[in-house]
Amino acid sequence: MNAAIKNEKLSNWIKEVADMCQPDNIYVCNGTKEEYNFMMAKLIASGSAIPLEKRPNSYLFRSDPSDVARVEDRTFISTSSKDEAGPTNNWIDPSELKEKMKRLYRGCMKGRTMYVIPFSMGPIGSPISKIGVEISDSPYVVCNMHIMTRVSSKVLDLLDAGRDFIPCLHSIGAPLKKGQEDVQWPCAPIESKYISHFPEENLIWSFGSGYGGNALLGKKCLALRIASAMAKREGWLAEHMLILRLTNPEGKQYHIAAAFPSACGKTNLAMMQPAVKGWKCECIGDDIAWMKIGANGRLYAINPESGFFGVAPGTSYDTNPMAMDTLKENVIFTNCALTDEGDVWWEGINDAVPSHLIDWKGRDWTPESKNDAAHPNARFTAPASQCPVICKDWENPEGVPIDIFIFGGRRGSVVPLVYEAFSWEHGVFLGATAASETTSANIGAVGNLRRDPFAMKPFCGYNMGDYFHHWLNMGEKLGSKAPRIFYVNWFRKSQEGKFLWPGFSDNSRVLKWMCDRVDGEVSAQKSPIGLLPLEGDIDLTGLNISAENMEELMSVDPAEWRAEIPDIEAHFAMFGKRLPEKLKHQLKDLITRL
Ligand code: OXD
Ligand code: MN
Repeated sequence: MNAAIKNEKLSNWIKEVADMCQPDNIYVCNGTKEEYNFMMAKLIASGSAIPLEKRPNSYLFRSDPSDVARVEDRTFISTSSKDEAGPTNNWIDPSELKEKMKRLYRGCMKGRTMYVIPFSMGPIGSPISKIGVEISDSPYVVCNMHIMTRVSSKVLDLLDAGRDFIPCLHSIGAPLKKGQEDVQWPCAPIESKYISHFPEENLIWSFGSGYGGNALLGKKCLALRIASAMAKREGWLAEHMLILRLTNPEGKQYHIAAAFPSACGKTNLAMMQPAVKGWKCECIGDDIAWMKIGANGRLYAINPESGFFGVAPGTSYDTNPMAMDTLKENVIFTNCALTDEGDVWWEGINDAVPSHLIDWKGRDWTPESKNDAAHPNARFTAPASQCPVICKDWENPEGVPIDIFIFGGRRGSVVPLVYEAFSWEHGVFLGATAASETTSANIGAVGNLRRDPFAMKPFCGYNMGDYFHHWLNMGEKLGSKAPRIFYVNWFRKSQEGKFLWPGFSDNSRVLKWMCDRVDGEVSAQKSPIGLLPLEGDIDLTGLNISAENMEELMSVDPAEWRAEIPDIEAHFAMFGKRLPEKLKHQLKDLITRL
């Protein structure tokens, strides 16, 4: 081992894991540039990383075709009883799961180096931040963690000063025999992949996958699943939300936190450049928000991450120019296509489709090829600090005061462009019943409608019935200082199957209406589902959209909504006694209004 570990809990844990996993070497990471370059050099030499001629210090990786997204079916919340994990999580009894996984971990790092990665979620030393230590046998994970979290030996100093840490154990599950040649993306077969969480002891065990949220354990595992359970116990919120700052022409700031399911445009909204004249948008985070009530009674949010792990396909200078500028250098690309000039390419990056590419599986690709050149869940890992519109306060340990919450999803029909909740309780009902068509961010069918409460279905580390209670309680604590709650659907389609709303920078028009509501500048009309904008209150200056399209976008058809009720009832029935009475009342009220 290259460094002496003073903290007893950490040194014992390292020893215990090393005895079980039997790596050839142990390396303690320090988070420096030199370390990153050293790891990348190793990955280039082994053929896993392809340096990109067109982008300085940027690399392309191709995963195994079986390991391309989060695996929700193989993700477990292992609490002492199944009821504590609740109906939205997979559950296995902790001792049974640990026995199973210990058998898998035994000798799993043979022939490999075990990396010890000390990291902070949130600014190092901030009282809101949490410390994790990931043990992993993947140098690709080390490099990604360097970007997505604050990896540093200063974190070890904090442990020495008495701070606790969350142990995050990860193995790709692919030991090497003596002399055995490694493959480009080692991982274990799907049936031995386990992404396990033990929220009662703040512990994460992941085995078998090297991809994204399965392997970069600071993100979904720590900052959402474990943190959500901690937040419930400690009275704060850990949410699957972007955070942005909007500034109006008079210089007034509004902070918005928005929850959408994976691959529904959070990164695009977080970096949006407003189409409305004089308004400015700055990004604070694109995926996760940790929020605490401040001394003045308002809710303050920080982004615990330090990078973006965004979906590449569909990202372009038209849809998200700020993301494109973020990606100019120092980026890790995974499962994108490679151009003959040594750059990355993906579906939707521009109109010019190259005549030849190497696809994400490493095969020749031409426009005649039947398959996508990039995987639909191809990703970029990029430092947040490189984003041209990163907010100057993005690392402020105090966070920013939230004015507005937005929930939403991808719905081709039924749900209007925007509406406002009647009250906090009604807003919690909107979050609790949010539904969206599934995307390729998870392995499984794409396009099926599923209820994804608060966009947290895959990420809530405890019984979601209790999570709804927690949101109701937070509203009670916040009282009149609670953020206002809205619901949006950018994805409504016409009878002919065309998107009715242009989206992207034009979404600022909808955000501006929300700010006007907060300021009491505009009133709204009551509908059975919530408060709708009055005609003319959404600023459409400079937008070429027909009155018919606007009408269709904003329409609420009671018959269509009545048809949703059985699904909402079935969704709520899952939670049994844990479903808050207040949400039952909200459903009754909706039925009455319809
Ligand atoms: C993500 C996801 O990677 O939600 O952010 O899947
Ligand atoms: Mn996400």
